[in-house]
Amino acid sequence: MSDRSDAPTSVIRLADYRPPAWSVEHVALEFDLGIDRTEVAATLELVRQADEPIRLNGEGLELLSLGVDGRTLAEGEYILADGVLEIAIDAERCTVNTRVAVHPAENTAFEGLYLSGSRDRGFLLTQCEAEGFRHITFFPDRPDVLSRYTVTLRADHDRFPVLLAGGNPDGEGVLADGRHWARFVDPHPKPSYLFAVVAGRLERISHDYTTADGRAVALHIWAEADVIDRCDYAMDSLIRSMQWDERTYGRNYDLDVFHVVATHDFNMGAMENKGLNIFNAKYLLADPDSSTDDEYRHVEAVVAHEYFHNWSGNRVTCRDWFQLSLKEGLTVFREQSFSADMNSAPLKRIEDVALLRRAQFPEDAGPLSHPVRPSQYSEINNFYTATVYEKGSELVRMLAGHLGQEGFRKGMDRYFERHDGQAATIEDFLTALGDANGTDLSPYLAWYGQAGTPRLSAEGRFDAAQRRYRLTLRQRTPATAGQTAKQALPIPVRLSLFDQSGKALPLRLEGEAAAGATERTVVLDSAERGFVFEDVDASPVPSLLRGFSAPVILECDYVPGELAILLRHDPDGFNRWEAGQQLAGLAYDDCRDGNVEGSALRAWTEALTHLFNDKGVDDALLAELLTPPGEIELVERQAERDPDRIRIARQAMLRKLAQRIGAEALRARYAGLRSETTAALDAPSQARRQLKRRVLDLYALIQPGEARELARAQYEQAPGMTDRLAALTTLATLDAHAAEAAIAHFRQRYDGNALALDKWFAMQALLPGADALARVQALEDDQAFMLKNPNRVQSLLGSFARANPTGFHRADGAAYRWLADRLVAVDSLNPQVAARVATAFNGWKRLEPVRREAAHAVVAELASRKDLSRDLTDILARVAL
Ligand code: 0A1
Ligand code: ZN
Repeated sequence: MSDRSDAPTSVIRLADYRPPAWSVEHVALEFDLGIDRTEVAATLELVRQADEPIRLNGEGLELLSLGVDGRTLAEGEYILADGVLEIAIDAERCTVNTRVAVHPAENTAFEGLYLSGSRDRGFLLTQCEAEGFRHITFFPDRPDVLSRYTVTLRADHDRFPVLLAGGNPDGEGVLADGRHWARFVDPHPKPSYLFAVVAGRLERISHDYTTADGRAVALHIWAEADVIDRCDYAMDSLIRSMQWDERTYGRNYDLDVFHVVATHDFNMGAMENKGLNIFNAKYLLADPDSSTDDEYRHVEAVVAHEYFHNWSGNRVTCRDWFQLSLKEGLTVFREQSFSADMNSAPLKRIEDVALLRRAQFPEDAGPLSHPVRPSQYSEINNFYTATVYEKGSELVRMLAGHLGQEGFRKGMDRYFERHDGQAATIEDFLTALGDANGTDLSPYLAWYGQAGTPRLSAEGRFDAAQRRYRLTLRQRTPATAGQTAKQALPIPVRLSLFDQSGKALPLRLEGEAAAGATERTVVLDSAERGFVFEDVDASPVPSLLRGFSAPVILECDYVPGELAILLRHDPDGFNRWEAGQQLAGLAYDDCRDGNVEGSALRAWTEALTHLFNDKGVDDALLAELLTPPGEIELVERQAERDPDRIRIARQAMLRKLAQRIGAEALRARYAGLRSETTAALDAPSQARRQLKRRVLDLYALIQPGEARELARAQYEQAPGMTDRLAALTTLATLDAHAAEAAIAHFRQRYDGNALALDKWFAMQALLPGADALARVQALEDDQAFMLKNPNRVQSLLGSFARANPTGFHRADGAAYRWLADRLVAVDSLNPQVAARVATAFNGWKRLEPVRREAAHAVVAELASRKDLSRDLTDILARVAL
């Protein structure tokens, strides 16, 4: 939101929630669309719910007229202050008419109605979540006011040939002066944040879909003419998502049309507006020449995510924004399950857990830490976080695990039936799931209210005489920002025990009659508890938290040899990788401490070499196993953080690994993978590309000269973007100067392809080392760089500040000062984007003293400014604490 923060920021509290004083049964909106000026006439049918005046939110609106029940109100008959229009009235029901003007082309914050692209060729669109609707018209802009919408659009036909709004089409026609109109009626009551319109010159691809319950639905994906041929994969993903939700949750689509629109100007990933999803082009367009394999998977996942919101979010929405994870955590969980079904389940789990650790754990360990259900906020836009989304999904996963597949489905059916058409709470969700299964899930509510990543420690004791193994589990959650007292949470721990030969043991807990399966789940629901396993002949190796059964940090004193056993033998692909990650962490400690002969380093390199030479290991899993935790995750392993030292130690361990595997084996493996290169998208081809990249990067650590030649050839002959970008990155990481020609070639080849150029900017912004700042500064002068495009800002500034630790955390603080300057500039255009980039300062307090001082000076200076947006001010105030 674009308010400057000179007014004291107000805090919204969950505890203050009150139901709306007036509901809105029906809204009729009429838009006279224009790029510089759009007029919006609204007719609201209001019904009293409490003894209070009508209060409508409105920001940046030019009020042209206001009437109640047909009578125009004079000044003095209403109050308009601080973004609220207040009308005192006696009646039980009334009709409020407003007419306002807004200015789309001036809207650089991309909240409300705005212009995407250029004045002469771009199109108009809206973004209303969370509080954008109030930038379009006066309305009780809160998610618990559900209304039926009728929307009429009028515009010049040549400039805006396509007119779209959510709901079913309800007529269209021509008007005088080359104008035309179209009307849409949405029969499903919805909150204002799900409202959307789009108008402009767009092309479409279409598909006729029939739902499982027999509804004919026209699916349309819309994009500008130059990219419409890159929408087929999104359509394919949409169809698969619809079928999956029918199959898996019995959920059908519920309108006659479903529109999806791509824009290059969007603050977030995509938006689930009812019947009219709007996507950042980054998550909708895909073609082999400009998209990587990862991007294909992201398109599939985000298309599914937005589609799944139609039930988890739209049909059942949130009572208030504190409940955001009710729709987001649940929808991420549904999206992750879909992707797991479409691709490889263990690899998907690895990807999701890696993301959680990279994005959510650091968030939860620093000043921006907040519960999955926050108890207060000053700017809701800053709560679309990894905690609400990714940790929220982990909480749903725990509930699903607790209930089992069938029980969870029964619970979801109950939730959707009971709350269809309502604005619900997280309590409602847990109650519905519990009721359907005759169980009480309320202990899990504590997870939603408590911030911080719990530490789970495990200690095993083998008693040879008794043939028993006692596993003691303890939990502790460190204090987080504003929340010091922590309680014990129910932590489901899925586990197996392996003998030294790597065989899983049948498990019998003390007091049980017979041994059961080799895997089971125990729940630690207090600070400490012991679990005694019987009939154990020799000291076993525990495989804990299988499948990452709870979002915690496991502390277990494994000796390297035990992890090596799991890494080689655990049949659970995820836990195998996890054992590798734990072992890599210990190997890293060896390197960091200069212990080049350390036993963990040896165990890690040996085990991986063994797996590398084992032809039975799947290419994609091997690629993941060969990737130790990243520099961002590894910061946790030292008290005072020096990103340069972290990188040096990590590179050293990778070099050791490359040496252990051997140049000859790496070269041969690369050549083998290379000979099978295609641009095909099937899973084995993708896996080969991924492994090839890992192998070449390892090879580059010991044979840089030869690796450079291989990378150059790969760049030149690459059949698709995955191989091309990987080769370019390898080349540039080896020697940015020597890679200049290839970098320039890429720039030229993709001139005009925004998404490919974003990758070009990001690739360079991520090159490690102190030179990165100068490189980024030079890139700001590139013709294609624009501060007003969120994707471009994220690709250059965001990548550099948030994902290039050695570049951003230069010891002299120059990058901090530079970023502060740019944040002020971005903030004046787009506060949401500025706030997101500013989270790069999270964690500055744990830097080593020189960097800490430099960061402190910059953060304190920024935080003291009075001319920044509420979004940016909120982040800075919390980060500075
Ligand atoms: N609900 C969307 C995310 C989203 C949130 C806010 C936005 O504008 C400020 C836009 C999109 C999702 O989860 O996909
Ligand atoms: Zn979502």
